[in-house]
Amino acid sequence: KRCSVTRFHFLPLIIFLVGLHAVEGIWPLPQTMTSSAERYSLDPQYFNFNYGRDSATQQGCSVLDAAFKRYFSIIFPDHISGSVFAERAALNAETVWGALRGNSNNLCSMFMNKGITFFVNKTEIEDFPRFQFRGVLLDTSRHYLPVQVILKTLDAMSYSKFNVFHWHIVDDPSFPYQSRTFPGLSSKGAFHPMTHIYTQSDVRRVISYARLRGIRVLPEFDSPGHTQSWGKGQSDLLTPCYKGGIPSGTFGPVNPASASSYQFMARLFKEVSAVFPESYIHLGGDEVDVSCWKSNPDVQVFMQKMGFGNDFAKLESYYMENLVNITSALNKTSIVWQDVFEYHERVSTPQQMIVVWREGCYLCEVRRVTKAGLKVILASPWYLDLPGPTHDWVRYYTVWPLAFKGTEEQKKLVIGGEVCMWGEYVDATNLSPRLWPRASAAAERLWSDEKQTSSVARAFSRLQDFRCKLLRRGIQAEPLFVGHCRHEYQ
Ligand code: CP6
Repeated sequence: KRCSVTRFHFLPLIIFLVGLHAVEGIWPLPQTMTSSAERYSLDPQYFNFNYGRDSATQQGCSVLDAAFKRYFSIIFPDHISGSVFAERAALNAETVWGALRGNSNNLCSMFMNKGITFFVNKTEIEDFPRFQFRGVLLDTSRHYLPVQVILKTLDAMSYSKFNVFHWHIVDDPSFPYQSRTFPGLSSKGAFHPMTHIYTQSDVRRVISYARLRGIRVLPEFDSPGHTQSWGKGQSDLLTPCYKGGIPSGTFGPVNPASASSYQFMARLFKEVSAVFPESYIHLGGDEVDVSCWKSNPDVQVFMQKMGFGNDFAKLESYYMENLVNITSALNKTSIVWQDVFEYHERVSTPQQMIVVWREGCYLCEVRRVTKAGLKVILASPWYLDLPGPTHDWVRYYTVWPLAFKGTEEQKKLVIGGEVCMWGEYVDATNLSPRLWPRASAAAERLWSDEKQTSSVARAFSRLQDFRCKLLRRGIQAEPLFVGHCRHEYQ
């Protein structure tokens, strides 16, 4: 309400900020920034956020009203809101999302607490993101993450200007999403049917919390592989595996030979499409083990009927194509893991996006996918789930997503990247320090100008400062190296 732009989109946003600044822990680095020696002191009593008189966005814009409250208490942790705004800081943005992004870091970097006085330098910033998709994947199937933990992560994401929460919500070990249409999926497939689930209201809460922070929630319902937990609440969905001509009692991927599988998927995705407002949907499609399909006589008959011969990649393609059709009929654009591109270069819709996740020569894959005219999200260099020495932030920082041979058109198809926090070794106890500030290294790569941010040495102290800022904002971020934070914390 009362926001000049309410449409939430992936396009770059431009922020002009004329304001006050102290060069401290500003991360990710803005596109242009000039500071002058002119100094101001600020009194929180007289500080206030106001809408510009000529702005199309005015008080009543729920996204920014809420952001002003949050950022006031971040800038002045110990003060209640002031009432008069006397100085001349201004933030101009084309959209409310741009204004949010400008608040999230730039504006709040300007303030330096020396006892009770806040000093700032006069600064001009012009800012916009290098890539439009800057994601964090959380995996809530290998371990359940309480809603509070997800919300806290969304806060931390906004501080690094991430704008997509890729919710890898279900997988083999558990199915925590409580479906209206198929309640058995979570009552049988979750680790616990009451405590380890995401109810409809939990999901709504996550989506609206994310939205207020300029973050889109991209749900992934990965299939046909990675679906063991689905089988517990939905019999006849998975493929029965055979051994020596009889069913072995184990199950494989979703049964692609059965019409009922697609009927089920159509109903599930109809619900999911309504629950998640995001116009994209992630269909998975990775790591399909075809050995069970091979063993199953019904699948064998289906292969012959369809003329697939012995080519199980054709069967995978057939399955994924059906899912893409189901979801595009629901007005969603699909995103899939790179496997789908590999076994199926001809993808049904040209808008489709491919996530490159395999290690090795990932830029070779980026080159191939963009050559086929498809959009790419890069994940390979940004696996944060495995513990490493903290200074491996350098590894996440020194990634050059466009360093492949290709045309300008190809480069434009790289729409961004995502940090993956797979859940095998991660739960609420260690998520935060494992993510932060290492994910912030990737965030700067995705937001800032590459030439200005190519030096690790120059980034180091700024990232150290930023990590202190995260601590002050209540995010448990691990240290980069020897040192201390000026502001004490518990
Ligand atoms: N889970 C799912 C995973 C992985 C994938 N999909 C994965 C595999 C290997 C590595 C990292 C992640 N844990 N569903 C692949 C996209 Cl190295």
